[in-house]
Amino acid sequence: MSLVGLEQQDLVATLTLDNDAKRNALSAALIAEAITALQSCRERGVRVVVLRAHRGVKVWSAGHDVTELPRSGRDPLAYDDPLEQLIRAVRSFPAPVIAMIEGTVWGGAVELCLACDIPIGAPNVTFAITPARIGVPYNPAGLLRIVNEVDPSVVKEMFFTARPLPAQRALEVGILNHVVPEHDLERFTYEMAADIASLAPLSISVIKEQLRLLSNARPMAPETFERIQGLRRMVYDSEDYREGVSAFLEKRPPRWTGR
Ligand code: YXS
Repeated sequence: MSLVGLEQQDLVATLTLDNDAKRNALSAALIAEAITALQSCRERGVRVVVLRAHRGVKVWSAGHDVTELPRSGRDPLAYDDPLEQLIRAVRSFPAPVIAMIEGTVWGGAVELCLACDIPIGAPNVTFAITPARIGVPYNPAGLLRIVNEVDPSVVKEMFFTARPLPAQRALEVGILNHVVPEHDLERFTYEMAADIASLAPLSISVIKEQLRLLSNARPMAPETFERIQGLRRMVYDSEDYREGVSAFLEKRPPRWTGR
């Protein structure tokens, strides 16, 4: 059964997250299909990709597949984690990726939407960044990417409360470019896609890559990097991390100890 649909109309491709039974959780299998689909789009010279879920979904994506998070003692968001690979694949794809979003977005799926070049949402969209629900240590690349896009005080509120941020607020703080009524979302999105596809592809592709490189341009002293890694190890080696994942899998509220 495929977990990601791929269609193409002229120079515009559509990748559809297609595992509603698991709320489009970003499992290694789903991510592998998404990366393969992006590679196929690259080979076919696609000029815009629309990343979407099925029309009318309640949950666009429930984020990292919790059943695939390492149980403890291992970095859950290491460089080669499938979700990190997908985020890099979207950010380095040589054409704009539009996220067309309906329903709720959770955890790492929020970062996936931010990795897309132009996030467009319906009014029922919410974004919840949830490592604190699971006891997960976030990774520095992810934190930098998010704080590059969203005001740091809003980023802190999202991480510290794990509360879903509604669409209008997401628009105000720069997570969404547009909020469009559900009935008009597809027309609006594909009209923008067609406009982009009619422009100079090399110019757009190079500008996208320049912006990606410039956004990463942050020197970091090795000591700073070591400190950050040590902080993350403290969390992913913690009892709370083990408890957070177990509680999710056992469908019960977690009991935090702070150790
Ligand atoms: O019991 P079955 O087999 O039907 O499966 C259930 C859920 O277990 C499954 N599912 C997931 N499986 C793996 N990973 C997930 N993230 C995940 N979310 C859901 O999908 C089936 C239906 O779920 P159910 O019954 O809860 O659906 P619902 O409609 O009542 O509720 C939808 C949600 C999204 C509100 C609920 O599923 C939920 O709260 N999911 C977890 C959202 C979340 O906390 N995601 C963060 C994952 S950790 C992550 O992304 C990063 C590491 S971080 O946290 O650092 O950002």
